[in-house]
Amino acid sequence: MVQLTKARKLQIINCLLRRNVVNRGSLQTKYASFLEVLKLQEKQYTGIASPLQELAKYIAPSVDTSCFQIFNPNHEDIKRAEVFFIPSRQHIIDYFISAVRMDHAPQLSQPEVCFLGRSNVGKSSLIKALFALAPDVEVKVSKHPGHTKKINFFKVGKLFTMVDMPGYGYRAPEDFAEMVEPYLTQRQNLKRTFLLVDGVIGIQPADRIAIEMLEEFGIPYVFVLTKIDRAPKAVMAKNVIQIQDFIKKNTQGCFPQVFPVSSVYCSGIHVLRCFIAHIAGSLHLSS
Ligand SMILES: Nc1nc2c(ncn2[C@@H]2O[C@H](COP(=O)(O)OP(=O)(O)OP(=O)(O)O)[C@@H](O)[C@H]2O)c(=O)[nH]1
Ligand SMILES: [Mg+2]
Repeated sequence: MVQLTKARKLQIINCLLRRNVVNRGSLQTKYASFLEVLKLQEKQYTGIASPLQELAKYIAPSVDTSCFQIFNPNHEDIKRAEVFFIPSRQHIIDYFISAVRMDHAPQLSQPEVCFLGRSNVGKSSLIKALFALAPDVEVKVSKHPGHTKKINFFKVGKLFTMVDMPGYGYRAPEDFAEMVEPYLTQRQNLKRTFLLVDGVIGIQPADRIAIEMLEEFGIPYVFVLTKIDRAPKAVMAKNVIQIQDFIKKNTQGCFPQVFPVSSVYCSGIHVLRCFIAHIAGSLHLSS
């Protein structure tokens, strides 16, 4: 048997890791546009374009899935929303500025949405996937929790702003509460907070604290379930139902429908773009 030196082993591991990164990146790019997704066979199409509908197949008929249909845009609306996420000379999509305190945050009149959640849940990756049609926008992601240390603002032309927050929980910035609470409570143009929860493990104790805060301050929010590519569909379906039940029983300010996403495969990304454009007031739905 051929004996590999340590250096050679490390070289192979690095090469495999690099290939993994490239594959993930190219997958995201491949399905970034809804026009490409429309070319897929039905099963694959549903998994990417409409992950909630796909999960419905794994849920007993006695369970109420009416929430799955609340925001259900048609193809035309999804295509129209996508245009807002494609940069041009007249419509610049880019990182704008970072802030560590509310008084450092830029004064902007455009509607704003922000992405909140535990460290490592996939906030920055989600923003990167939403911007996959604008590959020059630099959104830093990392496998190490606590990577995003500041409130990062990204401008989508003159239409709206998307805001990447530092994560709470493990390795959160020490001054997380001082940084994020004033932003959430004082930001006049904040239209919706996307609360990201790991779709595989569901709501964690740290998420409950965030939910209590959003409820207490009356901040409108919506659940996004991340990393759905990591769990079997039946497990995901169970988690979705549990979270929808939780929303029904325990929340006032939460949108009743959840948005499952995979930032690797761009699953759920096209519908989410449409939802963001809609709540930011850029897109009036045709149906
Ligand atoms: N399989 C899979 N991995 C994901 C997905 N989204 C994010 N990840 C991975 O999860 C890790 C954390 O992603 P980030 O986007 O940096 O997480 P974050 O919430 O911004 O983390 P902080 O900035 O530390 O708060 C990275 O290794 C990502 O590649 C997904 O949809 N599927
Ligand atoms: Mg981050």
